[in-house]
Amino acid sequence: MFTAVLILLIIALLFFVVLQISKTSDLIDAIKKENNKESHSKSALYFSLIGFGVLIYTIISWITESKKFLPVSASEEGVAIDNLMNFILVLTGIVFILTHILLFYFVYKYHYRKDRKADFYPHNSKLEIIWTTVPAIVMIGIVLFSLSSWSKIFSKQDEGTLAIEVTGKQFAWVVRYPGKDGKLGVRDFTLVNSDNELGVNWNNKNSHDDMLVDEIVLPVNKPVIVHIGALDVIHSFYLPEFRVMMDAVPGVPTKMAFKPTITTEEMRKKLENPDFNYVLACNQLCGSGHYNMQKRVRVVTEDEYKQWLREQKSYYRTVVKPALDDKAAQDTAVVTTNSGNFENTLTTGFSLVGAITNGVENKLIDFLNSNQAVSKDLWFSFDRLLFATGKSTLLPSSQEQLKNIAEILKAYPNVEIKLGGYTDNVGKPEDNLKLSTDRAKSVLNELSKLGVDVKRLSSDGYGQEHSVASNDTDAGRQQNRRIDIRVTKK
Ligand SMILES: [Cu+2]
Repeated sequence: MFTAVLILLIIALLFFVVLQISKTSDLIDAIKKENNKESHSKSALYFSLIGFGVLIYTIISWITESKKFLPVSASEEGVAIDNLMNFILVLTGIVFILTHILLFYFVYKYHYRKDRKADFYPHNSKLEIIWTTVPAIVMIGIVLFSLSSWSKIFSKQDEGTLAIEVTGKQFAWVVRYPGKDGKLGVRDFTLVNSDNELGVNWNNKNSHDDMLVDEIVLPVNKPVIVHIGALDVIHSFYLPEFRVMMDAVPGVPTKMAFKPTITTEEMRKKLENPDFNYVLACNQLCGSGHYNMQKRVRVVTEDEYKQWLREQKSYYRTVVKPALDDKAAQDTAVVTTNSGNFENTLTTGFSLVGAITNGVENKLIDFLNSNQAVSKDLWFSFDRLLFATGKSTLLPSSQEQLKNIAEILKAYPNVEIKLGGYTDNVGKPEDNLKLSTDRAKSVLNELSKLGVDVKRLSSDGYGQEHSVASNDTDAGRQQNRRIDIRVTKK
């Protein structure tokens, strides 16, 4: 990149040097009152030489830089797209080079000379017709070729034997594979919550064997259809090596079918790069973590694919069902043993709602009732606060815990607290700092709305500093996105 800029700069400078020299030589000639014809022919020659120079530079750099272009297409559809692109490029390239050779040659050939005069040639209908019809015919040819490629790609839309679902969100892709039934469970936006971001209807039998996977694995030479969606803003499903790109739009399902033809292993050999991987990237600037929005894609043989598929676990059976059973067990257990729940009735007569053992309410009350002194390093994390992604807006489900905290503060009227906001390390540090500050502030506002004197509250944002877990995993990042509470006076 740097050398390319340097070379362009040198060419530009050379151009000005030549321009200046030709001007001076013109001047000198004029002063000498020599035959003017010579000097004009000289500057015309310089100009046409520069033109050829640039043209040759363009062609050479096109050849030398071609290693940086995309590798051969790894899908059947991509080959059709490449053929179309090459057809257009060769056609326009030939016209471009020919016209420019003529342009610079004519600069030289028809430069001013005292002994000749330009012809007056105002109009030629035949010429006009020719240079309108010829490009029109060529254009129609290109359009027909494009249409045939388009229909080849989009007529296959329902043929895919393997149908997977990819949903974009800030800033990750959620990938869902159907289980043995080959059908994905239905989704319903009214079911969306923090435990079920896709809003999958778990009562729908098709959803029970669906899998949420960490990477997209595709069998080679088998058509696949990807159902594409988004949860928040517009993303774009982009697989450059397969020449696939389709916008992921919230509320508007899109789809794209293609047939991978080159496995990851084969491509590694082709590119002589043992570390090569296909990557699904987002091709829409969707926010501060956009650069991070990628997912590995692996194209494997049929056997490897089946092997991988066997290793994947149904999300419903391994995560959802146990959690539901657990909850059912807990709900019945509450009546008899109270295990897992933190129950407390404050001096004001308010009974805490939904608090859990070791939750923030538990820790805060224990601390207030203890002899432990106020400390700068003693922070308790809220455990049931939810914000809209990337925003400081609290979701309605946060109200229960906020109300508990507000009531605790009312029951301990001398206590003053500070709220600290924190984020994970995704995105720009300055954005994270602002977001954490705004979020801590919005919790403060909420507590004051719930009747706590604002003089007893303060808030600050710390951005991605002071992480409590590793930022390398989803779970860790989730723990780091938090609001903490610290007692400043008791
Ligand atoms: Cu995106």
